[in-house]
Amino acid sequence: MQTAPTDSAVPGTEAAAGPLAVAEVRLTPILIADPPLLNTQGVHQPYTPRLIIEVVTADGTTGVGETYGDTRYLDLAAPLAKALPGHAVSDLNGLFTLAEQVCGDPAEVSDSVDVGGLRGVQTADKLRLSVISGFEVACLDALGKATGLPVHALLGGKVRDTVDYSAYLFYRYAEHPQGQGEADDWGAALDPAGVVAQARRFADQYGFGSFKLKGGVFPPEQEIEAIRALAAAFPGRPLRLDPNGAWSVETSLTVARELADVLEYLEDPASSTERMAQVAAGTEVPLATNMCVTTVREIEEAFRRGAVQVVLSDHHYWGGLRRTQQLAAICQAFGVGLSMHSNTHLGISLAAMTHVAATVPNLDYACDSHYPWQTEDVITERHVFTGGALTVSDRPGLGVELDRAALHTLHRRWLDDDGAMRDRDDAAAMRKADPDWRTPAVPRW
Ligand code: GKR
Ligand code: MG
Repeated sequence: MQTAPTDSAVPGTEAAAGPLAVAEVRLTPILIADPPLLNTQGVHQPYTPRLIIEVVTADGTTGVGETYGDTRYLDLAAPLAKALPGHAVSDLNGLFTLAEQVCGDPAEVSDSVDVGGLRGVQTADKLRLSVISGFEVACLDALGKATGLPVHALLGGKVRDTVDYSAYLFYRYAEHPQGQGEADDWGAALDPAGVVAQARRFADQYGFGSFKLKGGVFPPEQEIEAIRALAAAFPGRPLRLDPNGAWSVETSLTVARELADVLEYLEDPASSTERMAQVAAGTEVPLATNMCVTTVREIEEAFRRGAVQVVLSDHHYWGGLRRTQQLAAICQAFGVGLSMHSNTHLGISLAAMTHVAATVPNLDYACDSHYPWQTEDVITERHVFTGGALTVSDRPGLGVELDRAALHTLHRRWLDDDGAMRDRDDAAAMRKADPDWRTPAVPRW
């Protein structure tokens, strides 16, 4: 999917000559192995799509970025990649203007896609921002490499040397339905004992001090039991439970009451700002979200109504690292806490998450990351968690190097796929185990 350089300058963006001008953009869609992790919609596919973006400047510097790789993201990335050559990697405002020109005006495209999901309502605007974020990260990486500065320095400088992450626990099968995909040795986790065993391994292997359980899988009383078992096994450690909006207001309040003494926060117990506001009115447990506040336009109502006390930022769908900093400033102004969301991702995104996290003074909570579940990567040196944290790299750019052989292998898997896995569909994956499975309506309980 390599794109050719083009001469076409778009009004409102600075066509730049010189060493920092983009000479070439390469888009490489890949499929990465993913374990059979359960959520309220189904189970993760054996392989999930990601898109790797390479931006090459006139002086031969290459910057890398990563974002979602489903077809609808690739469809937006292709015209942006074609239009970018000739523009400076330092012109990040111009990147957004360019994206508006080539991917459609947000006023026209907003809300044209509304399929719901684990990341909140999906709008075309959010989709486009998720694509731009991968380009923004690649430009920042190139700029950092060209100037000898780490990305955190380009963002204003780090305020911490390490970034804390939380263990991301999932109910899971031992293997994928029908034996597809890559095997691992984690075994099943389908009850409190399984969840505690998984947490123990996360704590021993990576040093994580806080734990988040992906809920919405089993009836709430079973998930309450699992959190209670974690609290008993790890006394005093911060615990989070996230059913991705699967519960009614009443159920959410019951869970909040039962777990009030052990939860750091309850994440998206109910599925809309309206329901979250009702839950928040009835509990002292802080409510966090990566579903009802996912775009700027959702902030005002949620904050005014006190629907959420913690927003989980995500540079992918907020539109990049600088917009994540802007979100942080808004949260700070309104006294709302900030944490960080994660979806299945590789080391390029983890590097980007860590750089921006290092620059945000009010990042009050350990960040989520799926990374320990990913056994494959496209960077030469995997990130290593020590004491549950990552050290912020001071190397130029993101501080990671692309592993071309690995990229080629994962791209080959994407090419060889018959299309079945090129779009993540947890409900379809679940139908391999249960042919009658349908995405549950919310509230599920
Ligand atoms: O990967 O199953 C998953 C998660 O449920 C993910 O899709 C969510 O977006 O991790 C996310 C969350 O915190 O809601
Ligand atoms: Mg969540």
